[in-house]
Amino acid sequence: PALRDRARRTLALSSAQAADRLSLRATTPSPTEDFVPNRTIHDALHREQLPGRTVRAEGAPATGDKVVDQAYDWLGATFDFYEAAYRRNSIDGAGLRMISTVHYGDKYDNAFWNGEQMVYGDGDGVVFTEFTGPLDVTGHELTHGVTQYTANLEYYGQPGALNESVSDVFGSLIKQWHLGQTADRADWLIGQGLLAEGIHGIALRSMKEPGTAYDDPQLGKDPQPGHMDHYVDTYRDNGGVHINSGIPNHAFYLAATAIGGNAWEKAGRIWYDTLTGGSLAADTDFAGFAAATVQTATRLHGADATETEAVKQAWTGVGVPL
Ligand code: ASN
Ligand code: ZN
Repeated sequence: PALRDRARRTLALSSAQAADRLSLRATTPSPTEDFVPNRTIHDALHREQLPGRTVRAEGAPATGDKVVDQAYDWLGATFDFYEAAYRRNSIDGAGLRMISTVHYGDKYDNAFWNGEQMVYGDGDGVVFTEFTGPLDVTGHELTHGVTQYTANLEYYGQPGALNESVSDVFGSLIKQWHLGQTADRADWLIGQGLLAEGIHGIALRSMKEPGTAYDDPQLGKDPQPGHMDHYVDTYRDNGGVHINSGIPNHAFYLAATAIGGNAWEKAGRIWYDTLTGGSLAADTDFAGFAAATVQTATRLHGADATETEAVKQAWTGVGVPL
């Protein structure tokens, strides 16, 4: 009977897992139930065809390709972060499969979310190293998915810069959570370790001091402003989405460090609820987003709370009017 019992339990477990894989599980499990990720890593074999050959499915052992295994682990860390910090079940909040392709293209110098999956280049080794390296890069790209399923901020101008900033905010928070760092201990860098040897810089972006991440003959100078006085009006980069994101990035840094403690708990919760709460239009601008974060802080902590005051001060500090 013991054996039969065990067999039955095993069967029950595997059918539950099978249901997960087919996404048949209820999308609103009980508050105590653990969410489980469903990751698949593909290899593009240096071509630009997606998704490429499947090289590691959920639960499969490490492959020995450090890029494949890093992508798998960072997807797991990002999944765990969203569950632990905000009780979110994957990218769409309903257990969406997490799909990534590595070794995309030839010396491809970027990583991206294409609306359905993540894609990583290996970098050219001259300017950039492998994009699977830094955890916050995976967190950034995957958060584009979270934004797509929630506020769906359009990828142009100020809403586009907010879209970019939200990806940096949660990319940084995932790293801080993984390292167990409080706001005052965090480096607030995005893509630290991504610049190849010899490039004069420390990261892709700095939320603490936008505009100071790199200054290099090959890469140019970090173009990010940290204040509305230096807002960049441009048609390039979808209207400067990776440039002007420095402004809301720095606002988040100011709020999180003023509040103190673990940034994902209070400041992160305010930003997360604002992003996912359903009150943001797709064309929300900086002022609209700022007002929405103040509203969220007020709802969570009260109008006169230090947290709400910190959020107001943060936006004022970067020149966004409230
Ligand atoms: N890594 C960039 C990003 O996520 C890629 C892009 O601009 N499409 O924003
Ligand atoms: Zn991005």
